[in-house]
Amino acid sequence: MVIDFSRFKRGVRINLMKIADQTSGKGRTGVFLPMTSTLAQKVMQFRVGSKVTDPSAVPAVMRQKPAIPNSEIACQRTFVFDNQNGGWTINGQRFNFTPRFQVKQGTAERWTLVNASRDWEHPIHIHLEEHQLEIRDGATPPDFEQMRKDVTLIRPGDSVTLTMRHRDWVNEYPMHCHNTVHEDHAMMLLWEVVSHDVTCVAQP
Ligand SMILES: [Cu+2]
Repeated sequence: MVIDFSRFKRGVRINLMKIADQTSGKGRTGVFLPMTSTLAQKVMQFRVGSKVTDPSAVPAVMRQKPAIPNSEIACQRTFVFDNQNGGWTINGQRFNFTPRFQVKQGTAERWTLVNASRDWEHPIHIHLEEHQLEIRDGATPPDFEQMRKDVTLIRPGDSVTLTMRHRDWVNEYPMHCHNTVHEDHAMMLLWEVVSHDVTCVAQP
């Protein structure tokens, strides 16, 4: 990221502020606060120094994302994130220490993440491999969501479809909601990457 501070004098201090209004852990309200609001929070401060030359430039072509052709998808899986009986669940189950399914190393998979919990956002973090979003709520996602990601947000009612290829490592890896309250209350699962052929379980 390059930020141009050249119009500011040496010594000026500039605060990066969080102004997205949030009144509960459920998610954002969609309202942006005025900078002067007592609820606006300082995140980081820039202190402008002396002038420097900046040879950086945005390249004409960005790095291409790795293609995952349909023919290489070895398994399609669906994961429903919900609140059931006071607990946070994935496909109706809370976390336990046993991997729920296996993935063959080197294969690609397509996963659909569904938020069925109505009024909570869930930022879902998939460990080990970066994924690429294909579809968000039936439509092509915006550019910034089509890049390589390891966390994808599902808002209430959202359904997203993503692809990834499990390349380098075997062993057990988690997927979990990154909302601390949810990950601490079992909205997490383990899967295992193995080197042998596996059975495709569509909703593990
Ligand atoms: Cu969550």
